[in-house]
Amino acid sequence: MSREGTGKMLGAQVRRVEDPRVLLGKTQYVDDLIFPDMLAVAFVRSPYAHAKIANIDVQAALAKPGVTCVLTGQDILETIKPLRCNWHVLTPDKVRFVGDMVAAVVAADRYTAEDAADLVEVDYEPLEAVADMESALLADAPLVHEEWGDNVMERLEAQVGEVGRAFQEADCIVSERFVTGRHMASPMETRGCVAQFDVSTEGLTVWSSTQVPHTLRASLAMLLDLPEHRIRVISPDVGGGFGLKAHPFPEEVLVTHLARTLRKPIKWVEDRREHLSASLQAKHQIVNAELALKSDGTVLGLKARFLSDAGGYSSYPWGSSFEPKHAAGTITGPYKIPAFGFETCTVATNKASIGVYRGVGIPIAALTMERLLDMGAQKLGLDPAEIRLRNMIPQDEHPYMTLLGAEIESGSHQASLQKALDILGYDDFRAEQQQARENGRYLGVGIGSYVEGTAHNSAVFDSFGVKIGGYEAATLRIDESGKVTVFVGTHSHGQGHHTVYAQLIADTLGVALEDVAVVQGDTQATPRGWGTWASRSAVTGGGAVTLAAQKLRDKLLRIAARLTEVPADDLELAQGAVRRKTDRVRLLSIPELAHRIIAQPTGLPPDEELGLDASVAYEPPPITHSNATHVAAVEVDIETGQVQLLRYIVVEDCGTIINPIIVNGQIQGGVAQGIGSALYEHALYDDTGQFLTGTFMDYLIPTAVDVPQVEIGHIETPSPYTLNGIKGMGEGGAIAPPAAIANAVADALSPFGVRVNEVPLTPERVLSMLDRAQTKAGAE
Ligand code: MCN
Ligand code: SMO
Repeated sequence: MSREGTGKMLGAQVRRVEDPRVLLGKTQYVDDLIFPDMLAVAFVRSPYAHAKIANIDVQAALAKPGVTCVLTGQDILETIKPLRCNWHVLTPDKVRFVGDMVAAVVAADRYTAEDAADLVEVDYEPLEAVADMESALLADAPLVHEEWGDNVMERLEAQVGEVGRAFQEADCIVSERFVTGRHMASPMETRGCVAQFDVSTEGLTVWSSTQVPHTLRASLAMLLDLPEHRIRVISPDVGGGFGLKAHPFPEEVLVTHLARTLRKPIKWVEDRREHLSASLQAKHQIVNAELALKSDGTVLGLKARFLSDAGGYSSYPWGSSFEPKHAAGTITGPYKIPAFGFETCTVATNKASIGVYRGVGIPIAALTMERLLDMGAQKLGLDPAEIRLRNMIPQDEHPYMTLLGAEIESGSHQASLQKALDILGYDDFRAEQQQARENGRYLGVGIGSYVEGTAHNSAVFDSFGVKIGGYEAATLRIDESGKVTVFVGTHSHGQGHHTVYAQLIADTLGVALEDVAVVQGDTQATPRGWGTWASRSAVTGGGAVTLAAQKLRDKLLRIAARLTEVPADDLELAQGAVRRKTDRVRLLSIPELAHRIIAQPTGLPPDEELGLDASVAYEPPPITHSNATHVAAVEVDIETGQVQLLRYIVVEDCGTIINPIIVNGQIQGGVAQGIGSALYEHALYDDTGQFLTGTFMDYLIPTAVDVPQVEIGHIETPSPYTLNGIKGMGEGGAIAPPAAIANAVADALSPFGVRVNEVPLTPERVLSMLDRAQTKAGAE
């Protein structure tokens, strides 16, 4: 099981210890919680994209047997603070998207609550809606928030390096307008929470399907004006989050408020239609970008304008402008770019709001950069691989300071690209492509490389203007039977943290994997942590866990030295015992030693603290960068517009790998979502802001048959700054598929001169791209 028989768990092919529970259904999700007297809530949501609320009549709903109460925005205006200015938990005066919450209905069960919600009579005065991000910028556009005077949520502009000169001196300039789809998180488990009031302590327990239990607790305390210690948030088993559940939600605030006022347990579990229409959406941007190149393919400069469709409100705590800002901040990727000018503009529209989603901004950044490079290569007659190799940061130029001031500490950009092409058999594929073309079949290959900034530290969030900590803390406890429990503030909702944290502890303390328990997702039990997102848990949570284990290891060895009269430096912990290093003789088992320290604390070193608990907080280095290259091989059917994935290759470098099985699983899952962005997923609205994709029949996510087995290669370039050289990678899989697949489709259709600049590349869109190319060719 361990790597090369060394006994080390770091890097070993350890099967996930959480899998048997999950596969056998021995799990507990929010919806599995059932309490006596529990009431259900259903929300009245707006059918209009934009309307004034003239009146709400709740009498008929209240009269229905089984209904406990109905709340409207006006009822709670004074008691519950808004999540952000203007984003009330129930909108008091006007609705800003289809699904905006107008009232909450509490009843004995969900059926009654839903039926009663239909009886709430809302008198809407429809307003003209704005559903398109470019129209939202026009002078006469309807205003989503009148008091702003326009629809601009945030604008940012910056220039680094001599952008003007780069474009003057360029031999070749390529430019394009790129558009991405409006993506949904679509976790298997939708959002949901249960809140319970405890009469004896006047405290509240909130079970929520959240990635951020501590942040949710702090938000509930702030918005409901409660002392934080009276709220306990428990995040039980969570069936996926993908960034969506890193946000505290108005529904959670309302459910907690209702439990407090009604003194009864209250449950809300989102249905799929609510999820698709009224949770947060993601990624919808238009990028106008230009790349200046020398004739040998060297990039001289880049200009990009990012326009992001934020929907009705700015989400909390990241803010909806985080998406375009992160795209701008990451677009240079693995390339040396001497001049960069950008503008970001985030606009409000009458749609559901934008939140963070796996990869936040980087997928569109990579799509833009990688398409422009291919366009440049084509114009200059260079091979797409060659133009990349010429511009990538060479291995010996790390640490490399990017234009925007991030230090890419180490990486393997060229090597990853080369290895991915080797796995494909690049030259053979080109020959096959040529032959296929002669037979009227259109094959293409596309590359997408990127750098993923992970595990940002507190100073970085401060510089982003977000009040979020980047550190993590772990408490490690050895009990008197010698078993280990670790309490962490991160939250595994599919990532397998139990396994990897246990691996790190097993290596440090010399205990078996099965002797380590991991406790997470309970604010009452775990140290204040920031949850799981931004691919931060391996580096940050893993760092805190390792430091806490090292602290206890040193203590065990000091005490063992006293008891055995062998110097601590000559002792080690391995295979469940204290051993003499020289001859590996077992002197004391860990259970014996633990029992001695806890239950018989006499004769120990006098200055040693009692007990076997250690708490350590760890602040990681600013940003840890992993890198990868994706290569997609496709066939496009020019009659139907269907894109078929023939091969999908990922070569990634996340520094030292803790668990290759988990890393491969993360890549496979991420790529599936990225394929969704590239080919299928788009939350669609009509011109009036009416929502059109409220079911999985309309909003297509890739199924098992659409996702090939990803061929994965690894390179391990350790970070010089993190513990064990680990870098994060959890989002990576989802980042490059739009870039690699769009490039592959453009390559396949290159005989037609097709402009490939929008995703998802649905059959309909591919056909119209072909049509446009043919019309243009005909006109010329
Ligand atoms: N890992 C490793 N060696 C490394 C790096 C990571 O073995 N060098 C392991 C980690 O220990 C962890 C996993 O790989 O078990 C992912 O690690 P990391 O990159 O630290 O990311 P996080 O654990 O913090 O997870 C967050 C990341 C994000 S931001 C999204 S979005 C996402 C993702 O994880 N959402 C997911 N993967 C998901 N997987 C599932 N099943 N469900 C989600 O909602
Ligand atoms: S979008 Mo991931 O939870 O950072």
